[in-house]
Formats: sequence, structure tokens, C-alpha cells
Amino acid sequence: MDVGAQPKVAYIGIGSNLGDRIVYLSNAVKAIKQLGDSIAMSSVYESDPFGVDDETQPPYLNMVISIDTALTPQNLLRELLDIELGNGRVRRCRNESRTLDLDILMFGSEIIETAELTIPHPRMHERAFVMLPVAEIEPTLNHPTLKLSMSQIADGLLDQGAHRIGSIDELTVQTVVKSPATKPV
Ligand code: PH2
Ligand code: MG
Ligand code: MG
Repeated sequence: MDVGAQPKVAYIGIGSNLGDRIVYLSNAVKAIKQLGDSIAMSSVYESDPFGVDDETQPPYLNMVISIDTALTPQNLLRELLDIELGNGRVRRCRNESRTLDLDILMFGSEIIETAELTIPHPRMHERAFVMLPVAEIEPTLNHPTLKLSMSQIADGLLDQGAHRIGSIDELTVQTVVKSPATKPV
């Protein structure tokens, strides 16, 4: 495996608005934990699709996980794309509904601009569904280019209506308990 020299803390945004959203988030968490040492995991937040014209799109679940990884950003991206594919992600057009979306938000304090990667994620600071979960796990961390902490940025986005619905563990238990009753007899 091609690895980077120094382990770095990578922040990864996880999103789903198609199919069994909790199952896709939970699959993603398990797979991402194989890519490094897990540091922190946010709660799950629900919000309407942000910046999307199609009003029929279902709401999103989003969360953020941080891992200490020896992978390079490019190899981390490749691994994340593989996890998306393994969870039924189909790419036809921009901003369409998806079973699983995995975005590298930050990679240490690195600033990367290549054809395939822009880090920090260029729109993260505009999106409550990213900033609320990041601020939950790392409130005092400074954004690598904006001179603001994660919680300062999140505080300016509270009117977007992203709201915390619980931890992934609580929500997974609820899904398992609920499912026998919802099956046809
Ligand atoms: N992802 C998008 C576009 N809009 N809105 C929410 N609430 N959550 C997302 O993950 C999301 C979005 C494109 O990646
Ligand atoms: Mg995205
Ligand atoms: Mg993406």
C-alpha cells in the first residue's frame, strides 16, 4: 500500500438520501475505520437537500468521522470511492440523490488543489450539514484557510435547519428493533 510518511487526521463527511440511509451510514463508518485509527465520530444530522433545485429529493442524513491515517490524500480518496461503489453509489449527474457520498473535508491542515482533490472541501464552511457535525467533534479546530474555528463557522449556519437526530448506534438499534414489525406477515 502506498502510504504517506506521517499519520494525519482526516475529516470525512458521510451523506445519504436514498434507500436505508442509516444502514449506508453505518456501513461507511465500519469501512472507514479500516483506513486508520478512528478518533471521533459525530452524531447523525438530518436536513433537506441543500443547494439542490429538485424539490422532490428526499432529506439527507449526514455525519462526520475523523481518523488518523497513514494513507496519502489521493489514496484515501480512492478508498472512499470504492466504499461508495460497494454501497450502490451511481454517478449520473451532479447533486442527484445518492445511497452514499463520502467527501474528504480536511486532511491535517493541508491545502491541496489538484484536478481530483480540493482540500479543505471548498464548500464545507457554507453548509450546516457539514459544519454542525465537525463543530460537535472538534469545536476549537481552526479552518485551514479561514481564520475561524469550526464552532464559529457553525454558529453562523444555524438557520439552515440541519438538526441532530441521535448517535449512529442509537439509530442502528432503533432500525433493528423496528424492522420485524414492518415486514409483511
Ligand atoms: N450533498 C450535496 C448537495 N446537498 N444537502 C444535504 N443536506 N446533505 C448533503 O450531503 C448534500 C446536500 C452534494 O454532495
Ligand atoms: Mg458531497
Ligand atoms: Mg462527494
